[in-house]
Amino acid sequence: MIDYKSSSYCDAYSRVNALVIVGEALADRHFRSLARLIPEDEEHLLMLAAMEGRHTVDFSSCGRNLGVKPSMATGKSLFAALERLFRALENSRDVVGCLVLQGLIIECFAVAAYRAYLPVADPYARAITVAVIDDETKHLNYAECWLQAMGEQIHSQIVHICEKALPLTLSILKAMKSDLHAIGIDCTDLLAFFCEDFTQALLSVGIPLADAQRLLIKTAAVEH
Ligand code: PL3
Ligand code: FE2
Ligand code: FE2
Repeated sequence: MIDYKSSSYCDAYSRVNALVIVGEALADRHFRSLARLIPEDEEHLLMLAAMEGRHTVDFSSCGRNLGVKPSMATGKSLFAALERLFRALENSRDVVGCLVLQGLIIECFAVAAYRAYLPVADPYARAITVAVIDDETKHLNYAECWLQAMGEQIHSQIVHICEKALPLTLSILKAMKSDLHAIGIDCTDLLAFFCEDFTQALLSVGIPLADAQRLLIKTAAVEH
């Protein structure tokens, strides 16, 4: 039984909640950038951005419902490296890179985190999380379809951006490990969900299984 009112729960939740709010707000901005980079899908991408905006509002209400004030500074500093990478890709108009980073890596991270949170969430947050997972799956599907249609010529580009971004994503998880544990989330479960969903995503864009596995194992094996 989890005590959602205990000070240890609320203290950890203020940082986890902030991380999620910051991640959702960045996703909103990233889909608006993608709408500029892929004008033929502008309308659809702006719709995905608006969904992210709603996630920010909905997860903010989860904190409020528990009487917790999100510790925004922590959230921002944890996402800073991924955000810098996205901006660099955007500045060089690297559409594939931007879409792999937001549409595959960040979305898979979100799906895995929310899946791991679901069984330990309070009832109010659980209902919201169920709906959000459904939305994130659509974001992931958009990126998978777009990248898949580009064919084999972008495979090495996909692998290259993953090599840069996966370690940055893993370090967020490592930094949050004890807070996640304090709210009942098992980081190993989260990582297993991520590997499952991310392998599936790479397969769906045409990356061979052996290459997908090599990428994940290399990320996990390196000390950062
Ligand atoms: C994509 O739409 C947004 C990406 C946000 C990523 C957030 C990752 C958060 C990791 C820990 C989450 C635990 C869930 C707690 C919910 C309040
Ligand atoms: Fe989202
Ligand atoms: Fe999303």
